[in-house]
Amino acid sequence: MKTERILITGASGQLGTVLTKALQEKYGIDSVIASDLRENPNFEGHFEVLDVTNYDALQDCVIKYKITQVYHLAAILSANGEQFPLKTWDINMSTLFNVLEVSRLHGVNKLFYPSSIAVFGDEVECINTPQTSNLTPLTVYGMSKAAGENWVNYYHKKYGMDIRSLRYPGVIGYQSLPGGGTTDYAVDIYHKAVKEECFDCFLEATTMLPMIFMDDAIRATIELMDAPAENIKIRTSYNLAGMSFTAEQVCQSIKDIYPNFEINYKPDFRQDIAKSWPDSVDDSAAREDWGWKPKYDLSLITKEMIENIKTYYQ
Ligand code: AKB
Repeated sequence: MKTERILITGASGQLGTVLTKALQEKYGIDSVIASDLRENPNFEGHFEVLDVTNYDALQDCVIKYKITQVYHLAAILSANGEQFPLKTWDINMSTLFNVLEVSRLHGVNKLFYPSSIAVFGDEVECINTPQTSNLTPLTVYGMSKAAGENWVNYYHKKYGMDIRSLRYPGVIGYQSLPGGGTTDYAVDIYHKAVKEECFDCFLEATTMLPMIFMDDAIRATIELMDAPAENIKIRTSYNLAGMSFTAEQVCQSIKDIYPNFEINYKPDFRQDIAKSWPDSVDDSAAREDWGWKPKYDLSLITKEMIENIKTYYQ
């Protein structure tokens, strides 16, 4: 079997932290090179400080480690992106172009590109949003992901590169903290509950969003990347669903464990972003093409989140 050498960009982020560990377990610690903008003092394994906007630095890293696969997770997310729209477009697109070009020129044969439910805007069917909906995103992050989906499809069609992608819902995990997204509330809420503090929610009580538990998100990524190439019929990005819930529903499931838990609703600019996203997405293409099936529902997520977060605050 050919030895894989895997580069992860944005490896210290919410998803990157957990995906890096999963790939280390799968391929061995020496096969995985984690990278991010800043040093990660507690990291075990190979780590490179890497700014992916720097083409030469990325190229040096790919050559140095003889990289065969790249998971390009570095990006500015929806809520942070709205603070600096042009900078967000620049960073999200230039990092993708650098990854695509360096990969094409230096024999990287497989790439993972995360897209998001943010590619959808308010002109789609918001319940079970179809895979092939028009993409009219209302955030710069969503615009960059919609454009990115087309670019990865272009590199696949034009250069035959094996690039695969998922439209992640909000990811909920206890292992790492999210940063700068609209779905972040659904992680923060559990930390507040465990600390027995009141939670100020930046979304309205009844705003429904698609979400996925970290374990399911990681499993989906690895299953997609492991699937035979001929099964991957969608080369833009696959809709991916876990479950959908509102802030009110997650609060209720927390109250089953912490009956005194309190929440205040103080919607801010992120409410408009959330309102423009689907309530739920139709992921039947992922189910049919490579056998996707989520395992976690809201009550299971609440149980796992609380049990694990508790250990941090003991
Ligand atoms: C965000 O909220 O920006 C992200 C996403 C859904 O892509 N979590």
